[in-house]
Order: sequence, then C-alpha cells, then structure tokens
Amino acid sequence: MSTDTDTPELTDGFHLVVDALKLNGIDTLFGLPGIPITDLARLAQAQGMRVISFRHEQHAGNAAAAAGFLTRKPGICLTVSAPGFLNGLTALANATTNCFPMILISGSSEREIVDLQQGDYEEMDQLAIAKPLCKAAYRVLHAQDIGIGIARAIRAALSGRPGGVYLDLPAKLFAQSMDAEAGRRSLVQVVDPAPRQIPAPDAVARALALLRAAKRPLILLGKGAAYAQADAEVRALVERTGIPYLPMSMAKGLLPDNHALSASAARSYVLAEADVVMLIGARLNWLLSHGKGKTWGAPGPQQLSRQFIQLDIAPTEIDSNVAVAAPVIGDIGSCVSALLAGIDASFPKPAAEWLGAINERKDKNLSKMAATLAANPSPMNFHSALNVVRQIVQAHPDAILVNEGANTLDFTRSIVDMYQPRKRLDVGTWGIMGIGMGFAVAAAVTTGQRVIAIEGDSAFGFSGMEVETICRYQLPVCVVVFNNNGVYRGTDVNPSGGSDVAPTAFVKNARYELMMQAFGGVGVVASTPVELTRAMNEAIASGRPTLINAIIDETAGTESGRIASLNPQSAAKKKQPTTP
Ligand SMILES: Cc1ncc(C[n+]2csc(CCOP(=O)(O)OP(=O)(O)O)c2C)c(N)n1
Ligand SMILES: [Mg+2]
Repeated sequence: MSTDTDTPELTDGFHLVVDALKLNGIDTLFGLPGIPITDLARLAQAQGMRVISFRHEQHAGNAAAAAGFLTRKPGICLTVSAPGFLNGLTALANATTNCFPMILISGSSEREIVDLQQGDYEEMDQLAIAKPLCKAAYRVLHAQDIGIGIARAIRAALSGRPGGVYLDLPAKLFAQSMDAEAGRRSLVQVVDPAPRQIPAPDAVARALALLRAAKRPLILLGKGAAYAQADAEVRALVERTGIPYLPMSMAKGLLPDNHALSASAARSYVLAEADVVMLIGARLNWLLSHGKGKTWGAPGPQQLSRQFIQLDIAPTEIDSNVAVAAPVIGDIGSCVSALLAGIDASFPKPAAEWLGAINERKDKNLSKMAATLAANPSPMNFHSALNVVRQIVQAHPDAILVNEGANTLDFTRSIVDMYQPRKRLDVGTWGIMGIGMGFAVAAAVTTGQRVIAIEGDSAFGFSGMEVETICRYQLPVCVVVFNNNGVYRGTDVNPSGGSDVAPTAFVKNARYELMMQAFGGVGVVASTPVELTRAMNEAIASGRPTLINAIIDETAGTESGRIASLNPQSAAKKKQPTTP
C-alpha cells in the first residue's frame, strides 16, 4: 500500500478489463497473445485468472464457445487485431449459430488511422466485420466505459437466445489511466444476466390441450434443452407423460440413451408417424429436414395434419419452416416447469399401440446393431472400433465426448450412448470441422473430467496442432483419430490418371500418434478392438494426454456420411449418354 497520500492511486485499461471480468465471475481466458493484448493476458494470469494460450485463434474461440455451453457463463476468447480477430471470427459465428454464449475480445488498431485507411499496423474495421456474424458487437473507447462495455457484452451473450458477442478494444484503451477509485466505481456487476422468461399461461394451456389430444405424440430434445440445465424437469416431463422422445445429437444424455422412452433406434418411424411433435429447445432446421418432406412421412393427410408444439426462448423461431400450432415462448426451464404444473396423474398416457410399434422397431434395430457391433473384421471398421468407444463411455459416463468427422461423426452419434447431460460436444448446427481440440481443451479445463475426442482423420487435421496445448496444460484428453486415409474414405483415385492424389485422399498410413509424442504425450497405434480398448483404458486411468491412431478400413466410409443427399453431383456427368 502506498503511504504517499499526495499521489492518487491510478488504474488503467488493462486492469479495468481484468477487474470487470473477475467481478462478473469470469475466471478463464482462452486466447493467443500479441500486440496489443499480450500484457492483458499476463495481467489476467497475475490476477489469478486461468489463461489458456492456443496455437491458433480459431481453437481458442471454439474453446470459449464450448465453455459457454457447458457453464452458462460467456466463454472469453482473446485475440490480437485483424488476422487474429479474423481467425477467431469463425468460432464466434459458429457459437452464434449454435446459440452458445461467448465473447470475442479483440485488440484493434488506432481508430483515427483505420478510419482514414492510412495503412496502420493490422488495419481493419473489425467492429463492422464482426457485426453481421454475431448477436451484438461493441467498441469501448474510454477506460471509464470498460465496465459498461463488458456488462453489455455479458448480458448480450447470455440473455434471451444466447450467442456470440464481439467486443472491440483499441490498443490505446489499454494504457489509458484513471483514478483507481473512480475506476472501481465504473465497473458493473451484471445482475441476473439471463433472466427467466415465464411463458404465458394461455400458451401453456394451448400446448397441453394439444398434447392431451395426441394419438402418437413425440418429444424432440435439442441442445437448447441441454444448455438450459433444467435436466430434472425435462426428465420429469418425459417420464410423467410417458411420451417417447428423440434427442438431437448434443441433447443425447439429457436422459440416458438407454432410457425406455428413447425412440432413437426407431427415429425414422417416429418422425414419419408422430401426430403431435413437441420441440424442446430444438429448431426445425436442416437437421430435422425443415419439418417437412419424406423424413416426416409420405405426403398426404397425415403430414398435413401433424401439429407442432415448440418450446423456445426466441419468438421468431416459431413458424420458421412449417406452421407451429402451439408456441410456448420462454426459457426452457420455465416452459417445461409450466407444462409440468398442468400434468397430473390423470394426464392420458400415449396409446399402447404407438408405444408398442416403436418398441418393436427399436428391438429389431437394436439387435441388428448388436450383431454388426459384435463382428470383428480386419482391418477394423467404424462399427468394431466404436463398439470399444461405446463400452468405454458406458464405463465412464462422466467423461466428455467430443466428436467430429463425417462417417466418424455419424457412426459415433448413433453407436455411442450417452448417459449424462452435456457430455457430448460436436459439430453442431453447421456441421463444422475444426471444433475438436478447442472443444476438448474447454471441456477438460472447465469440468476437470476426462475427455475423449473421436476424430475423423480429416477433422482432426483442422485443429491438430493444439495437441501441443493439450500437452502444455497436461489435460486429460484422449484423442482417437479414426484413420481411414482420407475424407470419407481413402480409396479415391485421380480420375485424370495424373500423379496428384485424389482431392479426398491423404498420405496413407499417416503416423498421427507421433504428433502427440512430439510434445511429450502418449502416442499409440491401435489396429484391433483389443488394442484400442487397452489404449483407451490406459489413457483414462492415467489422465495423460494421449493420441490413439486407430486404423480403420479405408473402404468402409461413404461419401458425406449420412448427408449424401445434400451433396450436389455433376448433372453433366449423370447425363452422359451411355454407349450402346
Ligand atoms: C470447416 C469445414 N470444412 C470442410 C467441411 C466439409 N467436410 C465435412 S466432413 C469432412 C471431413 C470428413 O472426413 P473425416 O473427418 O476423415 O471423416 P470420415 O468420414 O473419413 O470418417 C469435411 C472436410 C466442413 N464440414 N467444415
Ligand atoms: Mg477420414
């Protein structure tokens, strides 16, 4: 403490940013240092924040987004100006699309020079570029506004439908000094940043009436329901009504996947046949075929008479693709609680024929799958390798599963059951590759649990350098690379006969395990289910950073995995006349 009473105590932009974040319970920064935010990262660490430094900003941004989803606090990504900012922007846009709360804080160059386009170091009008890609974007020019700027960013990220927020902090701001006491008073502790939004009683009554009259009801759980952390209420709603449910991929585990009311193993049947569908924090986007088309049954009276109930925090989500008969607008926890209040023992259970028909299909499909999983082909295929992962996750339900790829994604989603909420992090709404290591780091850092990342070899490549980050922070991450020598499979050949390999093919038999060894982690090759089991068990027992290069039959995958229908094919090629 200073004894010199003549000199007023001063603070500056660096301190105010760190103080404002800490005041709001933010204890971790994901970022990549450089001008002008290097000292900000140092100060944050000095002041007791966890600062996780990455090798590329996109992965720091993805980590922030996943941290936001897991904790319901905005994850913070800190980047330098222009190129660092742009590298972080993909993650910000992806977070917004996924409705994950995050704040991208970027340093930026001098406004006076940037706005006159006089060629500053890393010149870019970052605020304008960020704006259309996120939920809100702000810039702070004066140290005394840092508190308000951060408060606005936090509230924008968390309230209503969560999303990404951009906060622009020009280099000059950090060195601005002001009276420390005035600085302290300028900070804002955000009160109730994600206020509950209670649904209107008449909307709840309308939904309950529809549900009551349903003959073949179905509940669809989206990642919004997982994010809401209303796990007990969601489970009670399913169990009290006895309505079968389907989880979207990141809602898996909200109820355990082996729950009697899970209709996952009869997905196509229930989507085609349900007469009343209740969406809980799930959007009727491409992942649900926009609520129409053949996924939803043969065109005809049944499709036309199907009715939707939709629980969502965003009123504009309603009627996005098809008419919604009963919108219930509010936060998922409040909406589900309000419905539960109107459901007592007299609430009609779904018809036995409906449940029986679902169970019949479930049993058939599950025994078919069991037979496929039990096969032990050489080389391993997706099924035999994932049978191992399935058993390991069952034995370690606390572990967080990160998953990306095409076939690697689709097969993992359907084969590996989840047992607890928010344990599955994946490519989300965009089907984006590159989330793997960023999500894995965030999962390990924010939860302290073991992390298993099931990665296509192409998918892994997008963030592979972050294995150094995993080793540097000694995170308990076990990466399993499903190595089939390429995108979708490794067998494509160059149609021209030239010496370049096909665009989807990689170096054959690549030694991904050496990447982890290079930084002191454990790298193992697994060619059989027995080897894979041993390596994964060792990784989980030791908690050491591990990369398992799982050798998968390079012919086993299919083009685009399960979304081949979205892949345009050359019409010219198709129309080529056949030689008589
Ligand atoms: C950022 C981004 N770039 C490209 C794609 C297109 N894409 C979809 S899946 C995929 C990789 C699939 O290969 P792999 O990860 O090896 O999975 P596999 O099917 O071989 O198991 C690519 C490149 C994407 N989804 N996202
Ligand atoms: Mg592959």
